[in-house]
Amino acid sequence: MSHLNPVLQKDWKNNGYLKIPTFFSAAEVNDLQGWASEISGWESTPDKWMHHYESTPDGARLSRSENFVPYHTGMKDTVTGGKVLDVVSELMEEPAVLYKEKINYKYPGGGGYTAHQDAPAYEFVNYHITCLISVDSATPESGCLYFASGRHQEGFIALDEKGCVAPETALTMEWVAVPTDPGDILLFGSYIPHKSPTNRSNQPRRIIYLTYNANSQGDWREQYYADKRQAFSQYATDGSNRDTQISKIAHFQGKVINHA
Ligand SMILES: O=C(O)CCC(=O)C(=O)O
Repeated sequence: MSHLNPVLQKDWKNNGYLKIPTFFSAAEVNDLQGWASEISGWESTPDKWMHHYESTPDGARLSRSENFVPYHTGMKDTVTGGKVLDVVSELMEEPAVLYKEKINYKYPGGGGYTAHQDAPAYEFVNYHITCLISVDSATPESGCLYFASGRHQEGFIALDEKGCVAPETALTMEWVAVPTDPGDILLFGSYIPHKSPTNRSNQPRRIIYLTYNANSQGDWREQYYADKRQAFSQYATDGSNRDTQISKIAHFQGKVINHA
């Protein structure tokens, strides 16, 4: 069964992103919300999932968890098969495989993300598609995503020393806010510039991000996390200040206090 029609296909080609409202039912949203809460409660471990914490006006809060799929059956079934894999494979025009996964929590006061493309942070393969699942509602106030619509076919755009779109170029772009409700999905390729503001609401804005590459390019997930772990252990001691990041690019604007 196709999840796309000609209008959605056209949106994808023209804009570089695509929102599909109510992709998940109310019961599925309930599961996803419960799973995000469960994962956020997992104790830190040196070699399994990864948690990143930031300082907010309410104290230390999780900003991100990643590498949780191998340790959570419900998530694993939802993201490595079924309709998510189907719709991503349809857009990829060939079978897709999971490259990485994360939850960005963005609790009240949680930091936003400066304008960037994902491709500079996603090594080993040169094209990815991310499926964002809105766990909570995301609005301009709570920190939804903004896209530079149609700017996905220009390769890297004005990459600066942080691996982001240079601020003076970002200022010239037209940004479209894309709010989402729980159960909506938002698909976007790794070259579309995007950004998001701080959460100025009093509710969390949890979003699950599932990133895929074409299966024909290989399964890089384990390598991605091994490399990230190695890079972050180096940042912790090399005096580069890069342990204030939560990615290999310096797009996160919150105040990182801990990786665990
Ligand atoms: O969750 C957000 O607000 C944006 C996240 C993002 O763009 C990223 O993690 O690369």
